[in-house]
Amino acid sequence: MAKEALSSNDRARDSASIEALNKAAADCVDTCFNRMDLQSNQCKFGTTGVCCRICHMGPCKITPKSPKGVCGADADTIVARNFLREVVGGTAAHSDHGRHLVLRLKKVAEGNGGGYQIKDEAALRRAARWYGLEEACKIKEAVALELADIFIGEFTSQEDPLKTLSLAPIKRQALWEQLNCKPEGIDRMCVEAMHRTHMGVDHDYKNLLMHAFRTSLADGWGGARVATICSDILFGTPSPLKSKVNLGVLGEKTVNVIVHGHEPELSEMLAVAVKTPEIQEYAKQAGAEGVTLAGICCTANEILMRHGIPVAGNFLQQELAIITGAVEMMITDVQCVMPSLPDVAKAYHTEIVSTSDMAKTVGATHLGFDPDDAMTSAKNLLKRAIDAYKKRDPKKVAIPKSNSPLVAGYSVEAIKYMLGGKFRGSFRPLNDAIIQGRIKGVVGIVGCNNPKSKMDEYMMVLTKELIKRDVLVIQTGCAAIACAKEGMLTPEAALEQAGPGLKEVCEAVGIAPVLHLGSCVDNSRILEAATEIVREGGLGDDLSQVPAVGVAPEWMSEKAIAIGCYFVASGVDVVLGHPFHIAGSENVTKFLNEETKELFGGSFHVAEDAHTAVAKIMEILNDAREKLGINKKAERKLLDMKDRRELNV
Ligand code: SF4
Ligand code: MSK
Repeated sequence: MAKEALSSNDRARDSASIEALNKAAADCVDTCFNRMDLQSNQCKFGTTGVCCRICHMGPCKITPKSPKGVCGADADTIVARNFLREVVGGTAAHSDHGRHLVLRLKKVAEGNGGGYQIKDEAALRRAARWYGLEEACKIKEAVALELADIFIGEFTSQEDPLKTLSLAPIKRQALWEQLNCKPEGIDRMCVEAMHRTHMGVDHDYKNLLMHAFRTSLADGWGGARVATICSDILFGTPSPLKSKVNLGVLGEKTVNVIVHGHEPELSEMLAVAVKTPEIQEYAKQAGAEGVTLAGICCTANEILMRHGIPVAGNFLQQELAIITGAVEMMITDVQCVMPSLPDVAKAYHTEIVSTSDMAKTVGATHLGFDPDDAMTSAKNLLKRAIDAYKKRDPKKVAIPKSNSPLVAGYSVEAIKYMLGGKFRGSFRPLNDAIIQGRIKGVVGIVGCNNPKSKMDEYMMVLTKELIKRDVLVIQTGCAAIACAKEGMLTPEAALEQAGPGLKEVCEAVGIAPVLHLGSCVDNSRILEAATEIVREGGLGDDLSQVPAVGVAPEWMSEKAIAIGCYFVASGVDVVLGHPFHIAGSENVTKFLNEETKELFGGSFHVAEDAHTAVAKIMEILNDAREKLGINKKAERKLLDMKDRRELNV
């Protein structure tokens, strides 16, 4: 029997989403929220991971009466195989995104970029040096070509481990070597995982799970890291900028175009095309005041970080944006795009346009995006959206007012610059603040939202409680958008709620207590930041020693599982807001939640509410501080400008 339907106030935290949910009910439009009610008795075998449909002697499910599948696989094997396949899904998604950018970089280097160019030469040369390339006397295209070839090798390498692993601290690399956990080529890791999980191959749950960690490292220290590096080279390394967020960014009198998905190639071009006089003029001729381009999910984060394009919402708001009745076109590419969108759009005038040949949806218009003539594709899409403006029915339009200001764009380079200036950029002030105890540690809050719990609630409560306890919070993906909706990504609002130590440091060095680092592939920036902390010195010589924790409070995607695994394999403890589908195997659960601590220095923890998570996180941070011998009261007060003036020197 389905559960009793929740009210809109129980489903969402922000007023814009609540208004849109009420409108959905009034307009008789289905959303993921009421579909969740209909799915409330979710399959227990799936939830605990003990359903196997890998071969056609099955499907088999494990019960006390049938403890083994037809082939003899037990719960440990079945749960571990299913888990590994999820990690492959996440790794493949991030890495394929990375591959598209690598191929684009190569084309740009060869002079066939189709309107794309090397926007950030400093990022290119920096990356080349990371990989040991001699770049000083070469033109940027030559450097880009060599780098692109190295990146292609990261996908195709058969026997050599990934070169990108060398960006990790030396001690961590040695541990991976010792554990036989260094991934070879990204593609090979995914293929091998599918082979191992085929009927009758790898049945040892620990062996399967170790390959899950190895595959995930091919994501975090492979595909995702490469994606971020290429994006910075092609589109620019982000630096702090202002924008706004929530459904209220949509315009009453403008043509509204939403980009949704993950890959930045098309959205970057749309961000440029929308500002051209040709498009603005075309919109005016159609009777609109202009075009509002806004984003959903991580495409939003990509163009927010580099152009300040406003964010309409995060994952659970994709249907709600259409329900405002004011969206002319939603342009989708890959990942996190609900197949329900064309059904929702039927109630309004919105056209759903899919642009990737590998991601079509029945009911959507498919207009393949041609990256070799990207500006033409972008302008054609915008003109098509403008043409639809006249179909907007004012009686169906209700745009919630709520939109909040935010600051985004904290790449690691930008953080360094903010901490130390252009010539002395370094993490030293941050390390010192952690050593002195003014900042207790760093917590990355990442991942999606999920209609299984009230939208954004866990992420918001957790963020507020952590900064109150002097913890610096860094965020990516839909978690960052969630906090932005409540103003927590403005330094002023966050500083008001920060604890005294964090507040003092943030004011002294001019950094905000909650930092937006980018999209979900940009979780690689969190690893990069943690590595900078290790390199700066004073907080151990490995990632596992840094007082740092990763949290995925409301996660839903396989990408989140891969991210969690590469954090743990990098030595960082990860707190989940709800568990993996592994409860059917005590051995698998124990391995992931306990034994990995011994192996990697980090493990998974489950905390089903924000307050339990806060307690667990503070325990982990304090434990790390204790081991470093820095868990004592701060002795020195940082001098702010007022103090310095009073010194009169
Ligand atoms: Fe059943 Fe084994 Fe086939 Fe899985 S692989 S479906 S457990 S027979
Ligand atoms: S979009 S993976 S819902 S963070 Fe990257 Fe958001 Fe999660 Fe998708």
